Amino acid sequence: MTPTPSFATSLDALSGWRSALAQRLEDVARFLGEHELIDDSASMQVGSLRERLGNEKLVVAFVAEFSRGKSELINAIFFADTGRRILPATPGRTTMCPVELAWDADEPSSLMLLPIETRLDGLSLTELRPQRRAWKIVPLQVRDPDQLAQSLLEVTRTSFVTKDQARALGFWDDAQPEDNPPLDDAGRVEVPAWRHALINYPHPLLKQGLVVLDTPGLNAIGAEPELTLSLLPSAHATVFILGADTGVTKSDMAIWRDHLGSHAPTRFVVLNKIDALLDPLATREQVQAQIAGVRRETARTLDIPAERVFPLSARQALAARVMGDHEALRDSHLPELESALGTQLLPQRRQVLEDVVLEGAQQIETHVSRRLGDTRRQLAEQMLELRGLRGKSSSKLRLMIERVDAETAEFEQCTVRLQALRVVHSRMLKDALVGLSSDRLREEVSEMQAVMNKSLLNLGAKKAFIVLCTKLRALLSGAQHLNVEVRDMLGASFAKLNAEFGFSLALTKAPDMERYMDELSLIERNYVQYLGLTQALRLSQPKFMEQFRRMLVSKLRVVFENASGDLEIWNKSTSAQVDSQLRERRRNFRRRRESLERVQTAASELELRLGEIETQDERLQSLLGRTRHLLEALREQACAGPMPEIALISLAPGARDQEAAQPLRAQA
Ligand SMILES: Nc1nc2c(ncn2[C@@H]2O[C@H](COP(=O)(O)OP(=O)(O)OP(=O)(O)O)[C@@H](O)[C@H]2O)c(=O)[nH]1
Ligand SMILES: [Mg+2]
Repeated sequence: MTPTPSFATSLDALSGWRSALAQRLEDVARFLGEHELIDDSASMQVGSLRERLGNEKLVVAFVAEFSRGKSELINAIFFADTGRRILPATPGRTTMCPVELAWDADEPSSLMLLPIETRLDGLSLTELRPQRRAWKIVPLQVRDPDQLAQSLLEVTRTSFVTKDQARALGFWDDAQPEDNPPLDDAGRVEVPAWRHALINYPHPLLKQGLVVLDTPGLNAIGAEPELTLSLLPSAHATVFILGADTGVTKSDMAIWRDHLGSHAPTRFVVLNKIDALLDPLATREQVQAQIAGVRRETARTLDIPAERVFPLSARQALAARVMGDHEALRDSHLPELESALGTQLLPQRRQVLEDVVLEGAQQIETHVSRRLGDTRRQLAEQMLELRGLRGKSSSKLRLMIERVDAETAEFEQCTVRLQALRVVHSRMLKDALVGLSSDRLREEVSEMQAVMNKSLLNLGAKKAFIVLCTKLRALLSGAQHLNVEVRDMLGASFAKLNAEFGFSLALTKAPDMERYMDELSLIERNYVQYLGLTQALRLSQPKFMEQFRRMLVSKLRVVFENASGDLEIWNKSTSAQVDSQLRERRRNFRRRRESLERVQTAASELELRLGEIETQDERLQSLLGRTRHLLEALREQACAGPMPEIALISLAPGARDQEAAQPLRAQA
């Protein structure tokens, strides 16, 4: 057995905490469901919270020029327990396509390979993911490490094509001859056989939602726009790897600048292969000083603090873990990187989830207390009315029934008003949503494409794209503006309905489109950067342009769909509130009338009915108390976080980033 790596321990803690949270949420949901305390829109909210907790992923991407040791590092961190090297790691170009490691329990263990020719169809990776027929699927024997390693050799496969084919596939560029791949004797070009590989593997960390992305070197990264535009920017952390023996080379710098720009997610820099600096003629101290020197120099070149640079030896770490040699593992310095990954990444994820859960709990509580509060208020009114009947004659009761009938009739007049409100509301909502429709989005993107097609230079493409983003931002802000009008209209109508018909309608916080504008800005930044790269010249090829457009549309569609989904849910839940109060009020009138009729037939019924109402009220009170109690348990769990394990790591000897661990311990 190898000692448990600290990254694993903290990820374990995070996922344990997540499932504890999911359990608490389940308790809440079951209770609310059993006692019919939530309506459809609120239960949709609970559902999306549940999904969020269940499917939360943590994506870590390993990025570097070829042969820096990405695959070896992944082997050392994740696969040492198999007792061998699992991902192929050899001198020279090895991994030829991006490789994604994850676990989906609904699928068998397998290696899925997307043929490189799919690039010619212009379909984006996102579109191809669910199309199983597009992929070659190789079942994996996870219990047999040798067979497993043998199967994974596929990711190194290449094939030879003509220069024209290579050009069409995006691997040949006459303008950048130095970047072109080698030719064989027959003048053919060597290109990767696969465009993307997905490994579905039941590793304990992957089971907990970790997704690892191994990438090929510089030119291959540039050849797949989706990697630059989508996969890398959406990773939660990137590990950038350099060779301690080579330092920062020109092509390392190009990757750093183009793909890991300053806005990239949490970045870790690894100075790999420190074992290569060992020198039989130098003392241990001299070698240490040399490593420290390269580390400082690297930090200076990349303009980051030296603490963010981790000198280590992936090869030594893998060997040490396979042999169970603790001392050698320590000497490899891999544990420092793992510890930093654990102490810096997981608290961020934890914070995001905590916020989501706390906000969700608040919404549920508001919803339930309002619902129960309304019913209790009506019960109290009924109670008051019934108490007033004590000792009243039967003719007086008759009068009261008539009064209830009159009140009911008066109340029913609200239906005309509600009908009008519904018409106005749905028209306004439609107006607010029209700017966010997928048709509108496609129109705008096509317009941009038309402009791009006309301009051959990147400059024009970039400009057209920026114009598009400005227009889209205006659409979001237009929707925001219209929704504020909807809110004001509803606010005014609710106030009137409350005053005239005894409703207790209240507006909840309307969704803010600001969030989506931020998401749009992030996409804009990534794409603008991409359009500035030399690789973007490939856009002059129609297939690439098509792929670029599709990718962009699918990214933007997510933003627009979420934005309009948010608006719709809010508006729906607002209308649902009106409907449920209307139902409740009607039921209340019916109950009042029934009680009066019962009391009229037998005086003893009065006390009985009063008793019933009291019991009913007590029951509601207890339901509210129990809901609050369950929500409190959810909140406590959220605020407690995956504490003990993470705190342990930060205290462990060698834990590098004490600072990052501080806020965690403070919360303990
Ligand atoms: N001496 C030494 N060699 C290493 C170390 N890590 C990796 N290597 C070797 O460097 C070579 C390249 O390693 P890979 O893991 O294949 O590198 P990569 O970054 O995945 O390269 P590509 O897949 O081509 O992009 C292999 O021969 C490894 O055995 C290390 O820490 N020390
Ligand atoms: Mg590799």
